[in-house]
Amino acid sequence: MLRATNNGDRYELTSPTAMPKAGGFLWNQRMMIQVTCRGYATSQFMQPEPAKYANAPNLEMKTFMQPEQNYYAHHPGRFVYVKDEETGELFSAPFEPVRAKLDRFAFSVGKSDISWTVEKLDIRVEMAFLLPTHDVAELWSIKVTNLSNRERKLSIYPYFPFGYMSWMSQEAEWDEKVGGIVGSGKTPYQKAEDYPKTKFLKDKSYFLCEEKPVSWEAKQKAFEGEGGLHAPSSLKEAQLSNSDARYETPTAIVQYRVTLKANEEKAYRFLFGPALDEAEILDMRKKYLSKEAFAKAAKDYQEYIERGSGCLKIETPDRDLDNFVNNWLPRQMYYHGDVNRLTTDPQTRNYLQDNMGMSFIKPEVARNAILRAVSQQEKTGAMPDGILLAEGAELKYINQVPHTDHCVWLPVALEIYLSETGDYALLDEKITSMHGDTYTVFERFSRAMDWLLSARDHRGLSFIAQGDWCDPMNMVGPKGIGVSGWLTVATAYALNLWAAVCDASGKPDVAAKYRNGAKEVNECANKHLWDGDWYARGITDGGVSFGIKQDKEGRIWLNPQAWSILGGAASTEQIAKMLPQVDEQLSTPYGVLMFAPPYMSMREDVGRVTQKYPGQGENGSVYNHAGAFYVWALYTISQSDRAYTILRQMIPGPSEEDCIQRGQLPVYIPNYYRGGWKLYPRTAGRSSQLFNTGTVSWAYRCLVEGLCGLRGDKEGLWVRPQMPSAWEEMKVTRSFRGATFEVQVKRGEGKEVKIVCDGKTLEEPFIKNVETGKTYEVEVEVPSV
Ligand code: CEZ
Repeated sequence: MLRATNNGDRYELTSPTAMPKAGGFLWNQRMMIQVTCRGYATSQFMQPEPAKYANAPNLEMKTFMQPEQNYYAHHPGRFVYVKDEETGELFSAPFEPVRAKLDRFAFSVGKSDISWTVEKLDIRVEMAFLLPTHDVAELWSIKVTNLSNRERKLSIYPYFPFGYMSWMSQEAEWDEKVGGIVGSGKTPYQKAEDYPKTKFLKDKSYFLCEEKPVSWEAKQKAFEGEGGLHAPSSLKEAQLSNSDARYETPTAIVQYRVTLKANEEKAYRFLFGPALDEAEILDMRKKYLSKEAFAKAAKDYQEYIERGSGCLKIETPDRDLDNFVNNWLPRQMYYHGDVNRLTTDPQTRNYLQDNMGMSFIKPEVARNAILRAVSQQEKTGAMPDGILLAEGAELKYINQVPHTDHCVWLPVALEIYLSETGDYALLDEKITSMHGDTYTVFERFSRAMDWLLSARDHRGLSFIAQGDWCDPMNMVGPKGIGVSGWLTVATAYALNLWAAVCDASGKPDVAAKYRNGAKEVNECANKHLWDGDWYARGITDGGVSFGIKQDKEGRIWLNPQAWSILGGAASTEQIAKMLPQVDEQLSTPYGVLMFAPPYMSMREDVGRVTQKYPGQGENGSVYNHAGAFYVWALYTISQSDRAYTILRQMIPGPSEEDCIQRGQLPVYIPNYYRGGWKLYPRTAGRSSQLFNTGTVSWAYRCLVEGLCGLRGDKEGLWVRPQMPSAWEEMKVTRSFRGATFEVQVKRGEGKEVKIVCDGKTLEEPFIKNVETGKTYEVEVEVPSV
């Protein structure tokens, strides 16, 4: 039912019903589209705020992408109806809307295209699409093949609904000049001052046909009639009625009539997207709607995706892991770093983490992001809730809720960037901020760390205001009293990371200041937050500690444990107590829970997180971002097996049963899998289907620097692999600062790790003076277990 190509760069699903929400996604810098195996699609483009060209048939709320989105018969999608003109039989590809039982179904997700092959009535329909690299449009190919040994008369109807375009104005019609159906709407607004902003929005949607159809419908109602989507009335007629839509729900469906000889095939091409006006539509037609242009766009887009291939290739005993690491994880990371989740005001923490992954792909992007972030630093040294990316962008939605953790992510992102590049010169750049003050990057980081040190209460614990990393934890500290246990230990981590950079920059005095700061913060954490076997999650405005033994819900949280390891608060003895508690209370077959047990009802001194459905989202799911922090923490203390187990659980599979339970293809890591493993076993493990997540940079880092142990520093590359004990060997190809490292890791007889680089045994596991362009052959022998 689920299979991968040889090198794992495509996954194919052969049932439309086993994992109905499973899908794939494509993007470019201006748009993204997620499609399900059954043909439903969610797409948006930037102008510069997110907008749609294919809408729901009713008015849709415009907010962030929803987890576990529900699809319904009229959900926007891309479909083809096929009618046998001799028998009147009808089916649709890829599966919706007719849902006929198919003879063959294959949904194939590639890195730069998505396609389907569907067979029914001895007819094969192949649908495929890709995106251009720089424009907003979908390039669709539809091929129909007669598989029988007799001549067939068919009608083929591509159906690309526009949906409800606007309550102010909407219409659609066949436009002879552009050669397609054009829908026009008016982005709704009410304030006169908003008019200028809406004036140049792309309010037209088009569906262009390379070959002119015999007939069409532009009005949804005329297409469906009384038969509905499963058996549209208009398809019963010899021809469609060439309708138009005048303040009626618009749509795009066209008809081709073909006679195909035995084994004959016929290919069609279409363009689907938004535009400002007719001129732009004509332009797009000219640029893209031909066989040659499709081929060129495919090649360009493939090259664009290839540029995000990352710095690691592995060959391990786990083939499915290799597939994911060599193909899909860097691709997902590239998406995050290249387009910032298609928002104009990413949350500061997301912006920094999404870009830190680019250190492994295109370090200059990470560099620019760090510079851009500090250029928006407030005069107090605090970081804003979101980073503005476009002219005129504003902080919206969640970015209007005060969170206190944003400074922490600066040294976190910097550490990875510096490990990859050794580019300490970055720190000397002078940046004048949007608020008018000028400091070097070094000074700005110190000011951010000073702010973290200052934003603490009389006990030395970090204030939480209306949230920290956990967005919906909005009621712990709105009065300005409540504190975050996680942020306290994370502050120590940030300070220590920064101190290390200060040291490496030859500033031992500054380093000492922040190291002492971290030490003091950790002492406070241990005094007020250690609960005997783990750290508490926080203390509310009302002075109530939570995330502690006495709690029936939200008893133990993962983040404070993970970050107390990273930041140094937890001693070896404390870690020895914590880890078994995490194993016992938080581990599930689908990964490690963010906390447990989930809240069953609102806790007013914790907030909105407790109102989410138990086991969903931040309310005690396997929230992979939190899991990834923990995995990294485990690698830093050489807990290789624990780390690997959890890392592997982030990827659906390898068993089919596991994939079905999660309902997702192993082509990305979702932001969560449902928790509530004991409470609701039926839904536990189910994927959110949301590929926007800070998890990916961390997961990749865990693989590169943890599992493979190939971590850079100012002078060179460390070689400290941490193979899981069940493995005998692995092979790694790592690019680093323009050099290639071919690393072979094997278990040997000896008790010590032995490393041979280009025939020479190394005294310490470190390769200095890395030469650009050179290939290093490294053999690592690790003790048997
Ligand atoms: O958003 C993420 C944030 O983008 O949740 C993480 C947080 O660290 C990320 O910065 C953990 O809270 O508002 C909500 O309740 C949403 O659930 C968001 O918190 C959440 C969504 O997954 C967005 O895609």
